[in-house]
Amino acid sequence: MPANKISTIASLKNKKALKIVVLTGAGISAESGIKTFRDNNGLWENHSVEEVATPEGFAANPGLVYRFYNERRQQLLSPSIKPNEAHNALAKLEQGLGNNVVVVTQNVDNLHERAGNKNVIHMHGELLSVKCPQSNKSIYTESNTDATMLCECCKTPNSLRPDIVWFGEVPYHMDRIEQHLYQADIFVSIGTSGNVYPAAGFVSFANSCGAHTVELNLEPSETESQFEEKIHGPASVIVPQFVE
Ligand code: BJW
Repeated sequence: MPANKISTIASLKNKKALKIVVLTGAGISAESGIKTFRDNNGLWENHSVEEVATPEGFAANPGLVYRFYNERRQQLLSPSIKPNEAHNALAKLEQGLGNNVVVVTQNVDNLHERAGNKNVIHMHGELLSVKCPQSNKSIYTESNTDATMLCECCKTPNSLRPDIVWFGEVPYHMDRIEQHLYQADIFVSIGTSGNVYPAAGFVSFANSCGAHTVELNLEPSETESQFEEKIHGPASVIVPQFVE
């Protein structure tokens, strides 16, 4: 393996069929002003995970869960929240390599799309979307939501829920993600703690499929030892260095 890891991707980029799968987590959006999950003693804005990010929590106190997501949706829409240099670098990478770059994000924000990435898979859902539990359709919204909202798609008085994959639920697009990982030449994981499955298992799958695996994170993650290369530092610095 070359000593200068940063030049590795640059040289591989010249290969015609290079396929790069990028997994992102909360760390890539931290410098845009969106808090990560586990930097706060397991509390999200003073709410426990069980209260706000499980189907049981939603059933027990839907009002709290709607409020929690309404606040986060409004935060995402505020003018101060913008893509940072790490998002921009990934957008540039896709501009250069087209569909050979896919971003699989655990994040529910839209900062990859706002930076310019088109090939983005949201495996944990999206803040700017609600879901009809009956038809499973996702509906874009920038508005606050609550239990009185009627479902437009199936025209029944069915309360729409946040379009978020909570603990105990199956993440979205797993078949597509597995296909991409199977074909990957390089798997890059950015800004994720490696605490939450199935995403935490992607490095092991990518390794077994023969991909070159790289971790870019502020600090060593839980799965750090499984990566062939690791570069630690703030995403806004190390991601542009790595991909450009
Ligand atoms: C920086 C930085 C900077 C900071 N620059 N870096 C026991 C064993 C194994 C699994 C399980 C188990 N018990 C239960 C499970 C399953 C469970 C799970 O994994 N639990 C663990 C806690 C153990 N998983 C599930 O339930 C999932 N579903 C599932 O497994 O279904 C079964 C199935 C799967 C596949 C096929 C068929 C069936 C669903 C998981 C849903 C996760 N949802 C959440 C909540 C979304 C709600 C919301 O946003 O409101 O998604 S949890 C939360 O964690 C969120 C995130 O996407 C996810 C990952 O967090 P992430 O992104 O890694 O953030 P952090 O905060 O943890 O880390 C940030 C990192 O950035 C840190 O390392 C920092 O150092 C770094 N950083 N600043 C670079 N500037």
